[in-house]
Amino acid sequence: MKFLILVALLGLSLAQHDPNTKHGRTAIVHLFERRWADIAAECQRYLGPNGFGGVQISPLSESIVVTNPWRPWWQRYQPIGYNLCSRSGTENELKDMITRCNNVGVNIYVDAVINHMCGAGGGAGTHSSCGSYFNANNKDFPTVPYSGLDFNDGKCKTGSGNIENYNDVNQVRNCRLVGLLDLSLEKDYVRGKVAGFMNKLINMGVAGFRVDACKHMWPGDLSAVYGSLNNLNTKWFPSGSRPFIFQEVIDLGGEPITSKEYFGLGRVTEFKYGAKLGNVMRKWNGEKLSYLKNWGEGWGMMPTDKALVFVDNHDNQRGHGAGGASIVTFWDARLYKMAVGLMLAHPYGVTRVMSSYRWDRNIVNGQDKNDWIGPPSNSDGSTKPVPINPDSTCGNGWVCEHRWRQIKNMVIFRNVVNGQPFANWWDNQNNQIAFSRGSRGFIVINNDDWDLDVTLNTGMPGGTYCDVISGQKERGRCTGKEVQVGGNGHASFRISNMEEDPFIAIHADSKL
Ligand code: QV4
Ligand code: CA
Repeated sequence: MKFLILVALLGLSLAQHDPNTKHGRTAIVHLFERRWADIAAECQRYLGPNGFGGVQISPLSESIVVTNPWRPWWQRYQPIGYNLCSRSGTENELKDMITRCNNVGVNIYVDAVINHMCGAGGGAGTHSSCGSYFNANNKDFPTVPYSGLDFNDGKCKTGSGNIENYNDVNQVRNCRLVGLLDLSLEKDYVRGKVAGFMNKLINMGVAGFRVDACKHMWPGDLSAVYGSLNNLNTKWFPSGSRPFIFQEVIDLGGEPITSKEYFGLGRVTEFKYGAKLGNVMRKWNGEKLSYLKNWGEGWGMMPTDKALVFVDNHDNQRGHGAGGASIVTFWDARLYKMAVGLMLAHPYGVTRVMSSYRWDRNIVNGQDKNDWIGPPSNSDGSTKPVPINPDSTCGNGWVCEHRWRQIKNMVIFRNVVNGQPFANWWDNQNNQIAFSRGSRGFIVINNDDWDLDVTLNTGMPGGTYCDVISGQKERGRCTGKEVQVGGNGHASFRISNMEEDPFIAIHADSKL
């Protein structure tokens, strides 16, 4: 009996590590700050047809509306209740998006902000995204409802009431993160309200959650919340499917709270991945691509079946959160394409691609004074739509990294090589590397300041393949470089260090 209970518990928790993607799809895209209507359209016209597994959306619960600074992106991380209107759209638009994305096999993952409500300095009134009244001064959030009893203040022992020292576990979890009113998730009442909010979304058809600020919540409290979540909606998912849970914990080492404490509950964001990969791509601290031979656990990262990985995220692309200067973003497009290409080719972790908007950076002493700027918007603060240009790029200031040919084609590469082992590694002991994924795909990267010119064993069946970085296979023809693989699997590669994209990737479906 005890054994059976153990198995049941284990099965339950392990299931929450599965992204529930369909048709062997392997990558998620974070469509940061987009409107629900634009995401729905993107699922149908682009993400579904190009094999994206799912979308992480921005926080959707009713939040404070901040006007100083003018409508920053981070206002959505300050909920005042669980009504579902936000800058991205109404509850009906949200429902419509979930349905339309699910119908083309693209999952929706919600960014759930459950550690806190708005900042203690959020004031009182109806300056919230659905127009509901709240009062941060006396912790009154009537639409939930939460009152002063539902917050942690009594348990926090710092003078300011804020987290002052990350070496003190009690502070980190019971005090206010940057002044945000900290919910008392040990209370059944609060757990019930949070689970109710998440279950409503599960019933609408979402496939899982990015859980915000998990370092600031006790694993036991999270376990209770996750344990009361419904199975996924059987209209789109096999019966008994558990919501995918990936937890935001920034663990770069050196703090008492570690990612490990959360492994049993779901996946965890691996922040070392982007920070270390950034150093390698930039060749800082003597790092080289050739050192990536044992990339993943070998680099002190968490086990692959627990990791959610990414090159940059909405915080560290603008200096928030952690990771620091090494993080590579769309601002360094050439390095970024290589870094994302490498991530998507490598078997480690569940991968998330970032999709951003441009803003006017104003970097003073290494700090971006404009790190708060919200999405492209009209003068009334409403978010601008995402128009698609004839060349398939996005307009109105949306970067749409996920539509860059090199990145989109590597998302497809990852699907094609899914489940294949990391093999046929080669390096020049510097910044030229290559590896295959079994016999289904091969990638060669030149990040040295000189040409790459070498014959390699690709592990692939003989034939002519189309490089999906310089072009792609279209109507049976290749718009980019062609790679001849001999009957013995060998092929010769030449990549000038001056090329726009100094890497080549071929896979089973790019064979001509
Ligand atoms: C201000 C003062 C405080 C004061 C407070 C009083 O700075 O000293 O106590 O007023 O009310 C914003 C402002 C911040 C402001 C705060 C409260 O930047 O100055 O405090 O609001 O009004 C995002 C932004 C934050 C933003 C927050 C809420 O990054 O700047 O704070 O949203 O709007 C740690 C955590 C990790 C976290 C990361 C950023 O361990 O969990 O920091 N990452 C997640 C999200 C992130 C989000 C939050 C957590 C909070 O990815 O985007 O923060 O939900 O590493
Ligand atoms: Ca907390």
